[in-house]
Amino acid sequence: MKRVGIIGTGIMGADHARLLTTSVSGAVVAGVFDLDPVRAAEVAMASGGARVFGNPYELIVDDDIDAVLVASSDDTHEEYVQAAITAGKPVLCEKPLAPTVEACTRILDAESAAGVRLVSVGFMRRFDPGYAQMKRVLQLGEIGAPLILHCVHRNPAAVPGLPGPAVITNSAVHELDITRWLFDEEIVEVSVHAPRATSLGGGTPDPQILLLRTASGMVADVEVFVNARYGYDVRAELVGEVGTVTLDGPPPTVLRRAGVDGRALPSDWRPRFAEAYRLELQDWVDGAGNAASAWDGFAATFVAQACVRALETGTSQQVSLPPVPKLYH
Ligand code: ISE
Repeated sequence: MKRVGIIGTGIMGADHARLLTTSVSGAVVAGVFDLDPVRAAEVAMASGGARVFGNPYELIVDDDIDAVLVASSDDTHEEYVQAAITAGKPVLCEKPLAPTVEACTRILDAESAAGVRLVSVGFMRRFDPGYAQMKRVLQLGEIGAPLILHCVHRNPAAVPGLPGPAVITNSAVHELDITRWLFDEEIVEVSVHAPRATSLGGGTPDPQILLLRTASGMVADVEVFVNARYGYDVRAELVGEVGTVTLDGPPPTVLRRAGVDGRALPSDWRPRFAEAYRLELQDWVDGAGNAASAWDGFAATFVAQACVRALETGTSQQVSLPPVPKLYH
C-alpha cells in the first residue's frame, strides 16, 4: 500500500484525496498539509483519518509517507518538488510544474543530479479517454498525416487570485502539452492574438487565440476563454490529410427543458476530466510511468513563456528548447 502525502488541500488536493480514497487501488492518503488547518482536517477526515501535518517539509521527509502529491498554488510547486527529490520520494506535481522557466530548470537540474526520475506532472488530459482515442486514431493512420489541431478551452470564470498571464501559464498550458503529446513534436514558433476582451474578465486579455507551429510545420490554433460564463467546455479537432477526429467532451448528458433539447455542461474541469484524473493517479500509484515528466513540464512552461512574450509584444516568437537532458532520453 503506497502511503501518499498531499500538500495543498484546496480544490485539486481535495479532489485527488477523494479519488485516491475511493477509486484508486493500492494507495492510502496518509498525510495532508494545507496553510488552512481546518481545510486540511476536513480532507484528512474524509480520507479516513490521514495525519494532519503542521509543516509541509515534515510531511515530505516523514517515514510514514512514501510518495508526495503537490497541489498547492502554482508558485509554491518548485520548493515542494525540490524537497521531494532531496528526500528521494516520487512526487506528482499538479500542472504547471512551475510558472517560470527558471524554476522548471532548477527542478530538471535537481532531478538530473539525483540521477533518477521521481517527478511526474499532472497533465491529466494525456489520460482522458477522448484524447487517448484521438492519439490512437492518428497512430493507426486512420486520418492520414496530421496537419492542423483546432482547440477550444473555455471556463465559466477565471480561478480567483491568478495573475493575468495565468490564462496562458495555467489554462492554455494544457493545450501546449497536448499539442506536443499528440504530434510527438516540439513547438517551434508561437503567436498570440487577443480580440476585444470580454467585459466580464476584470481587465485581463480574455479570450485569446494562440497559434502554435511545430517543427515539421503542423499548426495548432487554441482559443482559450476563461470567463466564458456558460459552462466548462473543452473541444478539439485533429485534421489529417484524409479525415478528421473530433473530441467533444465525455458522453453527453442530454437535458431537455424550457423547450430546449441540449447537453448539460459541467461548471469546472473536475467532472469533465474525472476519469482522466483517476487513470492518472492509478498510473502514478502503480509506478507505470506514463505521466508527463519534469522535461514535459519544463517544455510546456518554456512554450507558455514564449506565448506570454508574444502577447505582450504583439510579435511571433521563435521557440528554441535546449537539448533534452540525458535523464529524459
Ligand atoms: C485549471 O487549473 C485546470 O487545470 C483546468 O483543467 C483548466 O481547464 C483551467 O483553465 C485551469 O485554471
